[in-house]
Amino acid sequence: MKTKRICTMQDLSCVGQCSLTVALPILSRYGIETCVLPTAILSNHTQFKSWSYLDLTSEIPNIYREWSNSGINFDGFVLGYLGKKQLADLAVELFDRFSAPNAPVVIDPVFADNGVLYSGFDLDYVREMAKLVAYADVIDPNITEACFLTGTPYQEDHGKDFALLLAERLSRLTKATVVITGVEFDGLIGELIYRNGETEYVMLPKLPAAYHGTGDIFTSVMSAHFFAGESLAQACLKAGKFVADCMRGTEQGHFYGVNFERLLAD
Ligand code: PXL
Repeated sequence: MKTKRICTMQDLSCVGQCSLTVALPILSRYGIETCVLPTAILSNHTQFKSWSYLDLTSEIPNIYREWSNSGINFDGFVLGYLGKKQLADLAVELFDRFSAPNAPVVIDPVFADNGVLYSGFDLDYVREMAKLVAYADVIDPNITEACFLTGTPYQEDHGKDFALLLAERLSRLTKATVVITGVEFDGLIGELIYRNGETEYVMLPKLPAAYHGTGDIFTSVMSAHFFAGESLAQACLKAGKFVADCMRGTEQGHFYGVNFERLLAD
């Protein structure tokens, strides 16, 4: 079987176990040839008190020029934290110029959690992400991101009714299958998968802890199974279980990401 070549576009946070330092090992572990388009280099992710930020936006046209000269294309794309709103147009150019036939696009529009935008983002950025999701085959925002993308006031209740409302509103922005993460009811946490009015929930017991970077792990594992041709429900279940196992294997108070490396061999 031909190895799939996937391009993942997101930042490189040198420390903090998120974005490329998570996507690269996980996608590779699934036997995917994983190519990267780094949008920025940060000393560490933005949940730390401070960070350095080298914006790589201006380098991307040079990368595209060389990829084009070499006739490179990709069998799929996984997008996460981009960082600057100008990168949305460059993402569209990436899909236009470097897609193999029928290459799926997975977009995790990483910019917010727990009701608030991550540091450095504003509503202009949200508007660009709301336009960008139109190019996706699968999007997997968390509840907060779904609220911002659809202009829906955030609420603490993350139950079925609210998730469904958000999914219906998101489907006005995109033809993608909508996977809303962080849906919660009956002591469970998981995803609502929504497509053409049909709903499916993939739920697991909620663990009494929260760690940074688990969304990026989820997206990587889900994408790997999705690219392998599995249903999104299967892909979400495997990704959810993997994240839960990582959380169980990470000491409390380890605030900057879970210990996923230990589990990669399995
Ligand atoms: O895990 C999401 C993420 C990715 N990259 C950077 C971040 C964050 C979340 O804060 O700051 C740089």
